[in-house]
Amino acid sequence: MSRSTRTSTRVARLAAALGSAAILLGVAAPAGLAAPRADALTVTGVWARATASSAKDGAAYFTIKGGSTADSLTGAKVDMMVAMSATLHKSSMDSGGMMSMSPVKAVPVPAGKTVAFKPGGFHVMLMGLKAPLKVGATFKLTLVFAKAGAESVTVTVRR
Ligand SMILES: [Cu+2]
Repeated sequence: MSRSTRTSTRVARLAAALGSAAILLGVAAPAGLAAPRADALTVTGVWARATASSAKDGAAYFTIKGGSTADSLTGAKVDMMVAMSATLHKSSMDSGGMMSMSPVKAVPVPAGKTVAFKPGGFHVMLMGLKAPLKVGATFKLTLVFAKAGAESVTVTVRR
């Protein structure tokens, strides 16, 4: 009990620190200015489903809006304080109506198109959670794109 409590406190502090950094970055690059990356892809609505205390894995979801050139999401990274690994997965239903999921190497993000990571489809699988994902908590996730490089996003845990 005490060990997992300490761990989640550290995760919360880390997430708080990372969240502040993200806000500062957002203020530094207001929309509407002629920034060099004005037509870069964007990632919004990042969330993860809250997990039961016994759960070993979680999943994160978000929406990617393609930039002016085609790109692809090739991987994800999460802090070891949150989970052991973050991998791209796709859920699908087989002909018998059974849901299953499998790893995917890359997810194409066509120019100007929206790609949704959502329950029942693409998601970032968080394997080996260090502590349950609790509603309202936040943590940082890094999405790695073939062209845009690493994009840091803040995940909010929801029900
Ligand atoms: Cu999965």
